[in-house]
Amino acid sequence: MAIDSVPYPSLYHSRENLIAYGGFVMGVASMLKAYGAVEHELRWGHDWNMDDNLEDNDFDDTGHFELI
Ligand SMILES: [Ca+2]
Repeated sequence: MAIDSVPYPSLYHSRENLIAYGGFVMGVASMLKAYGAVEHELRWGHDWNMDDNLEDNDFDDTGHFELI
């Protein structure tokens, strides 16, 4: 399952704002997983290989999140 999500009002024009939003989403997902509230991890289109290095992406899909 995957979704595309951006802050409202849309900040699609601001790469920095999308990255900050994505970091927030990933932080909440990580916390929910750590607390056992969810079973799945979340993969972000700005860090496909999930190594927390945001500079090594070949394709940035910063508004994309998917359950793995
Ligand atoms: Ca990465």
